[in-house]
Amino acid sequence: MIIFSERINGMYRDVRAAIDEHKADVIQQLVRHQLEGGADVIDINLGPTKGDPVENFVWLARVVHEVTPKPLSLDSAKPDLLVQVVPRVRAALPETKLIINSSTAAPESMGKLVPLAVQHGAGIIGLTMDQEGVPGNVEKRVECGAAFLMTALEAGLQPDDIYIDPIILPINVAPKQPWNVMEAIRQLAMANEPPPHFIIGLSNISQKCLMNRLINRTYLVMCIAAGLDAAIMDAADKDLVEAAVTAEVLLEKHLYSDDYLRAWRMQKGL
Ligand code: THG
Repeated sequence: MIIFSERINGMYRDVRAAIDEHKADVIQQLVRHQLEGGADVIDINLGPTKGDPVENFVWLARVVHEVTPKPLSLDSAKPDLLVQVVPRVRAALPETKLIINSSTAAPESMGKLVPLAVQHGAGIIGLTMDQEGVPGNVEKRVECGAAFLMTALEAGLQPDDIYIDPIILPINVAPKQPWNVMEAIRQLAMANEPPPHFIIGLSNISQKCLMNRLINRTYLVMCIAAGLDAAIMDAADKDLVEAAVTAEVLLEKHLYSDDYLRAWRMQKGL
């Protein structure tokens, strides 16, 4: 499981205030906590913060990099912002692996962001949606995922640098989507050899739901069974991480032993 930390997101009030007031220590403490939980990649998203978004993004990337050399996922729904940010972060942190989060399968979005990933040796997340929005069915998700994958491979990206995201929406507003997302992962994983990575922004599913941690944990396990191998999630949620590792042991992605959780932690150097 490739764990992308969701926590450095301006959607969280503490992070938003820390970005607005340039309080590096608040961010760095959160990052340490995510790393201790097993985060492999730190996703950074400004959310509704004030100020110059390009400067804020570069500041945030530097602040995170001061505590870890791990890859950074640069998260924005605005392609034009990513086009400005990626070269700046690349110049500031030349050794750091970058992942562009995200492109859609709309030609305009892919046309800007896929060449940007190639140029900067970055990975890229492709959402299975196009200019018409998030599909309501499996077929259109698979079609968008396949179109993104083909474009990325033809541009020269390796499957290991490509992440397909079928976009999970809140269960309380889109109750049919959890199954559709799993089925899209299953079909796309089956049709492509070697497969790309499959990722979701897990906490979307339980936004404003009462049992959010239980919903996240249960759905993550279901998606792993369908072929998910990466998630943007709260790495500090121990129950969540342990459920994911257990699901992977049951699918023989890790060897079983009576002490498999400890073995997993040791292997990650935790
Ligand atoms: N796909 C990709 N990137 C993404 C998403 C995705 N990036 C953003 C988002 N979705 C994933 N990250 C989050 C981070 C937080 C929450 C959801 C998704 C979240 N937070 C709680 C809430 O809003 O209820 C708590 C907020 C708070 O405590 O203030 O839900 O899908 N590629």
